[in-house]
Amino acid sequence: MAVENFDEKINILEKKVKEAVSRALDLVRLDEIRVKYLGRKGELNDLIKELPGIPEELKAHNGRRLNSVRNDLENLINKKSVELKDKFVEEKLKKEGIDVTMPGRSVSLGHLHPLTKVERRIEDIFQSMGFSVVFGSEIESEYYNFDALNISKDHPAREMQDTFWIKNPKSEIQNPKQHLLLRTHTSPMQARYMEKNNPPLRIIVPGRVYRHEATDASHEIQFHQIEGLMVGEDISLANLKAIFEEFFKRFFNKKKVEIRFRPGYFPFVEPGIEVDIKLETGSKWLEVAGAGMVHPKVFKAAGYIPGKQQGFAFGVGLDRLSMIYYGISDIRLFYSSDFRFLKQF
Ligand code: FA5
Repeated sequence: MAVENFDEKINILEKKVKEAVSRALDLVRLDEIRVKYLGRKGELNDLIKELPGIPEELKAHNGRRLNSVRNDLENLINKKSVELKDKFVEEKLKKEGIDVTMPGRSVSLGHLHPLTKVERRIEDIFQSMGFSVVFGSEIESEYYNFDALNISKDHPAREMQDTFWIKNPKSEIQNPKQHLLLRTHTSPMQARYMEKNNPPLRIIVPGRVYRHEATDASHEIQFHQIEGLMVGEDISLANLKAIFEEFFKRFFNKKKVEIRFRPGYFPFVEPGIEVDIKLETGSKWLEVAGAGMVHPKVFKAAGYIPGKQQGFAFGVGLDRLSMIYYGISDIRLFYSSDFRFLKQF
């Protein structure tokens, strides 16, 4: 083999690699070049294999040349690899770059449900009049929901409140203290609270209640009540009227709210009344609560000494009051989870 030929072969290889490297646009292509020319089975190794065939006196010179060309080309490829990596990062940053001068996106915050807002307003007003806020359990026993409130098993008043009963899987024996239900009103807390606390007392009990009845624009199967109870030596319906007048005035932000008591029937009060309000002269009366003087049998069931105290109790429908307050025509909207409705509050 002519010596010039071998020298020339090295030159051509060197030139080819340099050109290929300069044209490589990404790291994948660069690696292909490395494998093709400098890899174990690459073209440079092919030339090394040819070394034994050239004249003895030139072997050393060409051997050194091959080594130095390999080193140069490896350095060249490494340098190019760093360049390509830098370019890749730069382009990625350009694409995903953050413009710190752009205005931020506004975060939309949630807010309280309208019924919660109304409940808190009511709690605030009653608390400012010296009432404590207490809570009861939504799962209640037959005893506290009915018996302790003078509604015995075959009392027709039980049918006034269609009940969701909870089956007791352990026993068929229906002990009223163990027989569970979803409370049909907040009144059971009257009995529970008086069992543990002596008069004088004034409490309100806000909470969710359940009735197994058909729904319509003013009836839900799950709704809210606020129970009120005030007991002392000489608490009368006049006190209830004064408290309601003050409460409704503040609740509706009015100078005056007219209040009307009509006879009503609830087994746990005597006398029992229905409470109506009128917000403007000339407007119609709105029914807002059931109420009355606590029945002696309710005091007795709570363990109070007969004749030692008297007091009033009331039950306000929170949903109905919220409907009046916000001018909402259908109670079911409160429970629809419809954002178009909820966003208005
Ligand atoms: C009672 O539940 C009595 N516990 C109230 C009471 C308490 C009377 C203390 C005397 C002393 P009533 O069933 O009328 O009463 O319900 C009270 C209020 O709850 C009603 O005035 C009404 O505003 C509301 N209400 C009743 N049923 C529904 C229903 N299905 N959906 C929405 N609100 C209702």
